[in-house]
Amino acid sequence: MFLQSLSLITALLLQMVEFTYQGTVLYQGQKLDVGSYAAPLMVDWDGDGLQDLLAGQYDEGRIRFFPNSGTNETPVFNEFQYLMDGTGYLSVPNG
Ligand SMILES: [Ca+2]
Repeated sequence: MFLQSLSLITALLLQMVEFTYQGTVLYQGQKLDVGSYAAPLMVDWDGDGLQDLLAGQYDEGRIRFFPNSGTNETPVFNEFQYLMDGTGYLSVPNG
């Protein structure tokens, strides 16, 4: 799973996927806030056909995965988990 995740992240970065959504993203019905310098990306992370939200965050460089429980046209995010590998949280350099 870890190698698969790294391969997907690398492929996405190479495609220079750009997040262009201009509206408010809700989490449990409230405005989503993952802190400063968020790096959002919509991608079907779990392979169920629905675009999920990955959001990098400045604090500790962790990456949150928000599975979409709505539709691709009207995504709904009610839970998240930090991406992890076999040793702990996946993180990207911050600062
Ligand atoms: Ca999905």
